Amino acid sequence: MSQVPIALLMRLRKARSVAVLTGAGISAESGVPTFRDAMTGLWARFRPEDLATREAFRRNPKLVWDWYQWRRGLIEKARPNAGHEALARLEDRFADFTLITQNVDDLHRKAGSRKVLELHGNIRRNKCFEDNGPVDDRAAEGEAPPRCPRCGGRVRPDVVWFGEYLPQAELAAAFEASRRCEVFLCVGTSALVHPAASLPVEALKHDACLVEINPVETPLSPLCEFSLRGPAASMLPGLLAQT
Ligand code: BJW
Repeated sequence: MSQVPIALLMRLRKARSVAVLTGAGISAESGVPTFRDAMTGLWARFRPEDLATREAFRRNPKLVWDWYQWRRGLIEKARPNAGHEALARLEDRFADFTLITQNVDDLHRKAGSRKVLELHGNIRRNKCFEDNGPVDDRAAEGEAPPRCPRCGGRVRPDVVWFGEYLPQAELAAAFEASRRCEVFLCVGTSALVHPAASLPVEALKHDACLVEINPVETPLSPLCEFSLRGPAASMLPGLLAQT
């Protein structure tokens, strides 16, 4: 089991309020490629930044839809790993625990986390590109991408693309949790995409202890009081067992 610094364990044992921000790295060991590693095989000649935008969808809806269908196939087969499970169990250890995720794969909920703020939507759901209303699964069959049963607009995944606003209630709740927590844990995120990447900085401004779990350095590393270098699926169970 990974050794967790004693000073970090003491901070956690004393903490009443904890916030966690997760990114694609936590699902890597469930077989879901990280956002920036997702471009393999057929998709190797594209950059994710060129597919996850409204402009890309307008230009070539079938290409973007097919990319999401391919990723949906991977995500459907994926199961939560020990990292997701450890976070679900940590929820019961603190009076105030907020799990904020940038992931669209639903694995936190499948692991048993009850309160999850999804900042970038959920790939399971669809919505209409034109009227923005939800479109259920049955409608999303046939033509690729399918048409909205209300207005005939194209159906798209209900995720947040570059240049789009994040869901305002979730984002506000995430900022509030970042301001009131005593420990802020960043797990498996490159911390490059805003506004999610501003949350740990907000926590730091409000005197939280910043902790990172990532096998490699990120732009957040210099700000962190503790950096646990390793995969989430082994570091998080270690943290749970010793807290
Ligand atoms: C492991 C591991 C293991 C590997 N264990 N770890 C301020 C400054 C500059 C730019 C901006 C700014 N504010 C806004 C912007 C613009 C833009 C932005 O941030 N651009 C940057 C690229 C510079 N942001 C936006 O456009 C956002 N909207 C917005 O700001 O609206 C307001 C607005 C509107 C109109 C005009 C202007 C402003 C929207 C951002 C939406 C992001 N959406 C995506 C796609 C979601 C759908 C999909 O999945 O297809 O979300 S992009 C992509 O990045 C995805 C992810 O959630 C997100 C974050 O990536 P993440 O999770 O960090 O993954 P990776 O792959 O980058 O990193 C994985 C990490 O895991 C690595 O560090 C590995 O080392 C690690 N790892 N194995 C632990 N086993």
